[in-house]
Amino acid sequence: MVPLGPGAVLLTARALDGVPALLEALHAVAEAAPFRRMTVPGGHTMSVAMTSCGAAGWITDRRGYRYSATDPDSGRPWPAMPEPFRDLARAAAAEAGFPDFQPDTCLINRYEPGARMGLHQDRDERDTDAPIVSVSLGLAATFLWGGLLRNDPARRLPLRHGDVVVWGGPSRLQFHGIAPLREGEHPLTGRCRYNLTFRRAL
Ligand code: MD5
Ligand code: FE
Repeated sequence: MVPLGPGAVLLTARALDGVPALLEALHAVAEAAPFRRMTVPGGHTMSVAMTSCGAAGWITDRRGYRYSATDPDSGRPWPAMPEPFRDLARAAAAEAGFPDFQPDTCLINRYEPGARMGLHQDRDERDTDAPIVSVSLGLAATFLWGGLLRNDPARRLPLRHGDVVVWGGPSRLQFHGIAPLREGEHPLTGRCRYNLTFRRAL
């Protein structure tokens, strides 16, 4: 358990034992709610492809960012949160000092080489006292970790296959992003990185 800053801890390789079950569940979610690249309010298309499971899913379109109980591509509810997802998120949160974490959504981000996520804050959730648990699978990425102000300098932190980070306390609202993914091939995920992002949104 590596402390990263106030409220944030890195659980190196914490998800490794569960990877086969996680990937099987991920592919089942993506079969019911396929990955899609969404449009941001400014009109650009995100380079990261996303889908969700749980009671709500994070979406963006020309009208803005929000959580939706249904998948806008199908009109159906999102797939239920798979048991191995929920179990890992709750166990990791508890190890990091958040024994009561009850995630109601998991956003699944898929990065292919070149995909990136610009510096942003996660502020679309009702309860920002709850932590966010993030699980990295497949190709490694460089995480950019800034401060509470957009222009604060950003640390660069490698996130590898199986790593879990719990973002709670003051870190919950810090600016962060992912540098453009490097070219590569992972034996279990191929040419991509997945990130599972567990949140209490509603
Ligand atoms: C990722 N996803 O690797 C990251 C993992 C997103 C997103 O940023 O919004 O989908 S979540 C990293 C995170 C969450 C909340 C706070 C902080 C980082 N932080 O304080 O640095 O695809
Ligand atoms: Fe984020």
